[in-house]
Amino acid sequence: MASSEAREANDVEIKEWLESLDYVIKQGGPERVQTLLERLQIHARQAGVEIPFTANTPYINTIPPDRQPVYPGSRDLERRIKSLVRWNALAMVVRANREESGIGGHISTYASAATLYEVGYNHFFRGKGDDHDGDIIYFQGHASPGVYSRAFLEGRLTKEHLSCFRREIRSENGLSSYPHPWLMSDFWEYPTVSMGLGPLMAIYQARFNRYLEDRGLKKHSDSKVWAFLGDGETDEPETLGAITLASREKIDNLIFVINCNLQRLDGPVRGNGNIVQELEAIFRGAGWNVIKVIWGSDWDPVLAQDHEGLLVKRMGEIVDGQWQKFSAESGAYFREHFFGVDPRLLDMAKHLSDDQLRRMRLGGHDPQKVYSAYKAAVDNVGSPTVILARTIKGYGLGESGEGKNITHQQKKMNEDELRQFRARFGIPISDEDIAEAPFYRPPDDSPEIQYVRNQRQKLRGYVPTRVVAVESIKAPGDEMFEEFLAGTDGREASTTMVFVRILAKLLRDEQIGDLIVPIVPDEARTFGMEPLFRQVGIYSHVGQLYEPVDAATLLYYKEAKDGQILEEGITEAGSMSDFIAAGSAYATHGVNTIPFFIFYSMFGFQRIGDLIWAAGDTRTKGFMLGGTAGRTTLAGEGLQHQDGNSHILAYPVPNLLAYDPAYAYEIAVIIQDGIRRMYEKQEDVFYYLTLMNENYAHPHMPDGDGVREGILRGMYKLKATENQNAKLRAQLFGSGAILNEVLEAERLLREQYNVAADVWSVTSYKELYRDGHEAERWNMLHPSEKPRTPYITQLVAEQPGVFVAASDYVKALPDSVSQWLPRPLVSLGTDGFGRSDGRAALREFFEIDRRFITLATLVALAREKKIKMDVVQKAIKDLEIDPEKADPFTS
Ligand SMILES: Cc1ncc(C[n+]2csc(CCOP(=O)(O)OP(=O)(O)O)c2C)c(N)n1
Ligand SMILES: [Mg+2]
Repeated sequence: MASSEAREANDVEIKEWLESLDYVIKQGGPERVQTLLERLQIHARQAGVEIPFTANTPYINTIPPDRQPVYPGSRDLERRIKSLVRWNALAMVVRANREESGIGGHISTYASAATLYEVGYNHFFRGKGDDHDGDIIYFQGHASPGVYSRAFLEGRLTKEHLSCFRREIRSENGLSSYPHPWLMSDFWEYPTVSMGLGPLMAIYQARFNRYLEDRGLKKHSDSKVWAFLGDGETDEPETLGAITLASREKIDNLIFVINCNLQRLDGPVRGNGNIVQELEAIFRGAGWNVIKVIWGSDWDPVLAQDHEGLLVKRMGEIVDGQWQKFSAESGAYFREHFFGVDPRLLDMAKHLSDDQLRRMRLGGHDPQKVYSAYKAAVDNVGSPTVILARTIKGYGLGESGEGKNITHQQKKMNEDELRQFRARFGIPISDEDIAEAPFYRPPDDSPEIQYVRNQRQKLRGYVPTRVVAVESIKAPGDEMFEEFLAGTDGREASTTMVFVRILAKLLRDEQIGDLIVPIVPDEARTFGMEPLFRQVGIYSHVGQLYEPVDAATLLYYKEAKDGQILEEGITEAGSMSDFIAAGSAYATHGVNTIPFFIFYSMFGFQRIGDLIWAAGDTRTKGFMLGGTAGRTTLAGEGLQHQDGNSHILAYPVPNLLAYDPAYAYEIAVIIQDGIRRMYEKQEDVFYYLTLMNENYAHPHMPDGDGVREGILRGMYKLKATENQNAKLRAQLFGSGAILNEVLEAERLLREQYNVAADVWSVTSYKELYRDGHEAERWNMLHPSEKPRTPYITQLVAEQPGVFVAASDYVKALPDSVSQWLPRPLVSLGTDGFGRSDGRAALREFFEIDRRFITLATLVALAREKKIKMDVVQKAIKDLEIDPEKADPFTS
């Protein structure tokens, strides 16, 4: 057969099959078709036909035109409102950059997303009220100008605010670049701009809402979590990394809206592929409800002619780089290169002019299509929903940026470009004024503003709005912590064990027990927390559907719908997102949940530092516990596990207090005061404590006024020498498990070298550092007033002898406070990569054991000419120290 004959026969065959299918649709409906197709598939497979796997549906809208609900609002008014929001958002960025070139801001992100947000504002996003939860909305960070512009129309922000976009320092009306609750604490609720974190946090937030309901800490509500993100943003591993949690747990209160403008910063997201289809397959594979919003209503009649599926097939062949080209090209170009490949396709478009073709709207710019998708998402039961909306980046910027590769960073527009934009969106600004790019808001009694207000009233208030309406709670009293202040009576325990005991006790507390949220990423047994599995249960929305393998044991693995522990599996990022949701529930839900997130300390700050930063921005409260910390205290685990870093990485987080406690009573004092500060006084701070796994006896808390205060402020004198008048004196600082080495060094120095040393427990270098700089700063700015003295100086200014510090962290930690000591400080620490070996070997390797602390003290005394260098030389020999040993920093 000639090939054209073959094609014809083929076509006839396809036509017959399609006609039969149409008949079944008509007679039996969609369910009948599903059954038939399933049977056909099985039959084909049995006959040996291999059917390639695809998780994709055709490249058309998920919701066909005949299943679209009626649009409930005024399309005309909404279009006018949206145009005004577009204009003011653009003007805000353009004006900011005129005043100060390089100040930045984004025009094209919001320009592409305007319809996605406006349909939400007019019909979906619910505000918070006294007796109902609002929706939780993660706005895409770079779309912030649109969010401000919307608030301006709503009358919540003024022209003055808009003129101060990105001018937070020079004006009290300044608007922050992106969503930052730290900076605009009555406006922004959830920080999003570090891409990937917003979607991740949204998943855990939606899940945490369920947790609160299942545990009876908040009323059931139908509130939704909306997360708006960019298609480029889906390349971040965090964006997609937790999507199976959402489907596995049937979190149907979650809606992702991915703005598929096919572009990221530098160029196309998938120039040679198709991001909508790629994401569809990923999300469908993960069990999400996927709604594609690709084509606008203009395409409906064209697609209606596509009886043979030619157009749909052609749509599916085009790669995104080419779609982007089409969006930036003329209608004639589109006709030639898209429809031109087949006369039958050309025929479908023949009634459309080039101009009409160029303007064929995409789904994400069509309110009807977006509304239909949102409605379906909100009504969907049993799975999370993702909406993949196709748009054009820089929509409306015309020649100056629409769909261009440079569009992401466009911040300036000349008069001509502003004029075109004005014309396209019908903004009532005169020719004389246009060059100024003035902000425009119709009067309060205009139909636009009335509409905006009415719609928001129906939806119960404005979003975003951050309100904190929570009662403060009383921190547990001293009785709760007494046993920890009393010490262990010679019994050995690790600080990790001590912490777990405190946690278990807090969980039993009548007042606050229910509010505690223990969070652990598959490490509970490492920390000895498994008794808690049984005590309070592991949270699971579905309870426990199986008989646990250890059901017969006392401490069996108990999952329960009202379980309290969030056992997240191996995801520090996910657990940190829980921490943020639980630690900000006081604002989100008016519930004072107190998260305790315990993790392998090395996989905390350096792995999820950006989430910790976001937690600070969110004004999150709670305790982070870095378990089995210390570069030499965690024996055996080697380079990747041994943490000598986290305390220095905790320095930059401004509202984080970081402690490296050594004893049970220190931990008790810190936790008690932490609860008091965060939940009684409602301070926006959070805590980091490192915990070690070395067992030793814990003493009774020393008497004395300054001890409690010292623990909290960073240091206190643990042991004063009995020989105050000795000739050779030293001040030794120790932290965490290394405090014991310091105490041993004190003994060696006393017994063998006649050096009388005082020993200090340094619980927080960070607090000492913060306090020292606070005093310095005040003194710098108030030169003629009585200078303030840093706390550490107050403690040690009059103390005699040399200063030596040792910790299980890098030397930069003690070095950071050395300037406030009366004499130089010798710092010992664990700079360098870890090793797998025992504690003693590691402490020798990193030069922080009792012998090195002794040696460092002697060297310092020799430098001060208090002893001769030969004493030091002899000590090196007596202490069996190899002077030629490898430098741990570089080996
Ligand atoms: C973690 C992170 N990396 C890089 C950036 C810088 N950045 C800001 S926007 C952007 C491109 C965004 O593209 P897309 O997600 O597609 O959003 P669109 O603006 O196209 O809606 C980049 C790389 C960032 N904000 N966060
Ligand atoms: Mg994009």
